[in-house]
Amino acid sequence: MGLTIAEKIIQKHLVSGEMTAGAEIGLKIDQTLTQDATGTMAYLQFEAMGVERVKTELSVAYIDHNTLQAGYENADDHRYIQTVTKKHGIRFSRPGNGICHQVHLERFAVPGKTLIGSDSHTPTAGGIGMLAMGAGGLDVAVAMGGGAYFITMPKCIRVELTGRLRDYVSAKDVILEVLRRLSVKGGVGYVVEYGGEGVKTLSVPQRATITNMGAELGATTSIFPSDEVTRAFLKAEGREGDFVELFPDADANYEKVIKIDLDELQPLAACPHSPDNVKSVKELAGKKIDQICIGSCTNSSMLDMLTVAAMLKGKTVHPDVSLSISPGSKQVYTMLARCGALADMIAAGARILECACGPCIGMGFSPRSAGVSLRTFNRNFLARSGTADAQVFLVSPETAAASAIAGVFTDPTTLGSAPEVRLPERFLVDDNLIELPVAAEAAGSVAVERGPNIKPVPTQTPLVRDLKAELILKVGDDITTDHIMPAGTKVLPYRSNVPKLSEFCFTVCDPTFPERAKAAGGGVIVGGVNYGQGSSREHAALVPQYLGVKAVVAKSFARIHVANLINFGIVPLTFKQAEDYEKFAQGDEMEIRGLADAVRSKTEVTLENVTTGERVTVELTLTERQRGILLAGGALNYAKSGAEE
Ligand code: MIC
Ligand code: SF4
Repeated sequence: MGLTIAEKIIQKHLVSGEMTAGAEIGLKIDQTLTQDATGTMAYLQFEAMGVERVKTELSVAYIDHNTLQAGYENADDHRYIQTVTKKHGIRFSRPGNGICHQVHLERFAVPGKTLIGSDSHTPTAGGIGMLAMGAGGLDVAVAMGGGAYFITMPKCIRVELTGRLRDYVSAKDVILEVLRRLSVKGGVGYVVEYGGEGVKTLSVPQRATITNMGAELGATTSIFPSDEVTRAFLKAEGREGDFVELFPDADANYEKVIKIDLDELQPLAACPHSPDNVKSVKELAGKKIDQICIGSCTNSSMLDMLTVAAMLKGKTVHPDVSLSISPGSKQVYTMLARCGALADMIAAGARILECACGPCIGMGFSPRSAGVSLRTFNRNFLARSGTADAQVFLVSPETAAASAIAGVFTDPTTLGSAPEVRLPERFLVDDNLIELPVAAEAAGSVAVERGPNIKPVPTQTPLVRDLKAELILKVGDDITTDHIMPAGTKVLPYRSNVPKLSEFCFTVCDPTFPERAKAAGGGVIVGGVNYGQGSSREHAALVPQYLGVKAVVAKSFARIHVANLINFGIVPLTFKQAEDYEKFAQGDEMEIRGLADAVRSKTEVTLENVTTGERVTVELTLTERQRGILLAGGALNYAKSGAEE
């Protein structure tokens, strides 16, 4: 039988396991990326592994998340990353160079290669035909050291695109439609592959918008073919030599096929507080808006920016609306400035921000209380904007620009025909903000600078034989990593300071959690379906581990988060019967006799609620490697014990 695009890339990179859906496979990783909010921890772990030089073809460290520097902390982290990368063979993308995914797509992504990044939106590079996946920082550190990246062999969903997008309908509307149909858990265990005649009508940045937000489906990754459009994009970036053609075989096997006629799509919006809570903009038309933010790794390409500038040209942003625009990269920003489009944005009243994540991760621009904010971003999780009672809607740049002028939700297709936007044939290429590492022989001369904010990685202790602990928190379905380990201005500066970070753990759900967890000496967490969706931040496992959490029992888990839990020695257990979730209440005493034995060799174990006397069966879905990691108390201990090459 023929192969899908993903299967072709996997086959070429397979270092262990068999390509049967559901089996664990190990992949050789060609490229890695980190950003600063996860990178500090990833490099501390890389250093702890004792590898002198990265073994990948290319590794890049970006500074894009923690760019609001209200104290010394973020700047300390930046300097640490700058020096540690110089020493160990990693390129350093300076603050000001742009958002990791946008810059990587422009300058480094290569069709047919593998990439992992310590950021869940790494699949952005799937827009160029790369197998690009989000991972925890520790997994990225291991890949930099030449180790394999382990995933569950995914199944494939094919999204068949026909037709062509109408004026003012956007790539963002395509992915919102996919989210509407599949939900935030619909992609778990799958690669989402795009195909069909409609693909040819989409440029690489449009494709990248779609694969970027595919992260919100819970998918392993999303990918487009590499075709003549891909070649043209690489040529515009002066990298035509990186082009390879990549299509699925005609008889490739897809588990599901979804059909989308681009002609029939209309502008859509994801309503609070989930990216799959999708309605048409028409239904929301007329609703008052307080704030609009355009940018993020989803919608900050030259195409998006030129479209917005053309729509704002000669107009004024509505007096009740505050509009921010953050171009995605220095390349985009400079081209906008040179062609005059930036002036059109400024003249209309847009507040131009630096090319970084900014408001997307709550770094400034929080909406007013109970404010309505329209954002071209990919996540509208509760409190992520920094304002707990804000109503955040996710929309296309076209809907955002139309609404910014009107002051109310506006369906852009009601504006007639769209202004013509042409991308330059050649992009402005200047990698002057990418620092190269020193040669291996000179590595000894580089001193790694660690500011006082950088605390050592907490140590890991081997798994307990029997578990007896309190149920310290019970939460519902679709708990995100923004619930577990929030971000934003107050918290992000402490990503390399776990003791301080722990004061914010789960505070979105329960402000007393950190104190209670400490007082109880740790415990167990119970969750619903899709526990840990969203970000790749390993801090959502590392910090609970630091607070003494030994196990999470849930109805199901999100892919990256469950890998992070295992890496940090927290046992993920799944209710055999989903309704057993009801048999537990916060404060109950829990017991698992022979937990370590079960982790060593069993697929089921009994969980007892000592308080009520109820006993239920929970499942352990673990590979041999994962069992070893959990028994050692975490992946760092496991690696040190020599169990992994
Ligand atoms: C996000 O969008 O949530 C982030 C911030 O980019 C995260 C990474 C992080 O928490 O540092 C992600 O998506 O993985
Ligand atoms: Fe940055 Fe937002 Fe993209 Fe995360 S989703 S990488 S915070 S722009």
